[in-house]
Amino acid sequence: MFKSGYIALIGKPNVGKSTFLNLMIGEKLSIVTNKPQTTRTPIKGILTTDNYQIIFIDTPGIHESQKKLNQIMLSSIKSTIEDADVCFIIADSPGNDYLKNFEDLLSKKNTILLINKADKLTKEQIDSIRAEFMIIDPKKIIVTSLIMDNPKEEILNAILEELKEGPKYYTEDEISINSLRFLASEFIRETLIENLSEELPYYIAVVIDEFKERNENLTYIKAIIYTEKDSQKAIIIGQNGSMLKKIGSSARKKIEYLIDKKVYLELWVKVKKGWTKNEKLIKEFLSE
Ligand SMILES: Nc1nc2c(ncn2[C@@H]2O[C@H](COP(=O)(O)OP(=O)(O)OP(=O)(O)O)[C@@H](O)[C@H]2O)c(=O)[nH]1
Ligand SMILES: [Mg+2]
Repeated sequence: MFKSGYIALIGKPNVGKSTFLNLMIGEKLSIVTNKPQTTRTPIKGILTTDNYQIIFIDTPGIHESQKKLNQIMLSSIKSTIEDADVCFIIADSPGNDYLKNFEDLLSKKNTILLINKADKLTKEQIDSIRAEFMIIDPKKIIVTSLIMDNPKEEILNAILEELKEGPKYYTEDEISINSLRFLASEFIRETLIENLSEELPYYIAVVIDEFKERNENLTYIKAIIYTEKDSQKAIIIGQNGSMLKKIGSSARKKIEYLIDKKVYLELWVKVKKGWTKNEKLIKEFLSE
């Protein structure tokens, strides 16, 4: 019997959802940083064997705020949960307040709770996370460290117990549903987050303007980095362009690794005042 299904990865910001996706797929598809609110657009990774096909959907961390950008991300998380066959809920600490608003949605679903970062948690903290999630009655609870242990087999077994017979939605060689063009923009955004202080990444979006194969070994990519203000643009460019140069060189290497080709990367910084409050622009900038 061939099994297949969609697995939603959900939880607070910074709990390790993207780390989970990359571990399961065995490739870096989803960007990971030590700062919260890294993922913005659902990232979809596909794992196919002779016996099953699992489509993992990494979502933005649940962060309830009235800001337009957060509201749009929240609605994408909700629809990902609705469409999923199994929801993997990831928690790395007690205090998962979003549960009160997600209780109805999650109680109707097959859920598995993964308590991550066990390398940093006390037994008391693990017990209190377990207790918090009782209200949604998870089918299974896994306590692990995604980066210290290697829980891939344990996770796969837990998923396969819940998955039903289903079709092969994608061919064996497809590992992501997101375009390379979009993933390239994410790698640039990851590099920006790594190099900029806490709040600034929130106001940044990266859009690929051109993505062309110049020849079989070289891909030309032109990306626009959008910010809200001139002062933010100046920080990203840095003294004599030093920051932008550093970001360009580091992002280029990541993209070359992803597409396995040499990349010529051109970065432009533009100010688009108010984009984080404008629904049309948010949807355009976050589109995959
Ligand atoms: N100590 C420890 N750190 C971990 C573990 N798993 C992930 N991390 C770290 O936690 C941080 C956040 O990981 P991400 O995978 O980006 O988290 P996320 O849930 O996708 O975050 P958002 O996209 O912001 O919602 C990174 O610095 C990871 O390296 C773990 O098992 N132990
Ligand atoms: Mg993430």
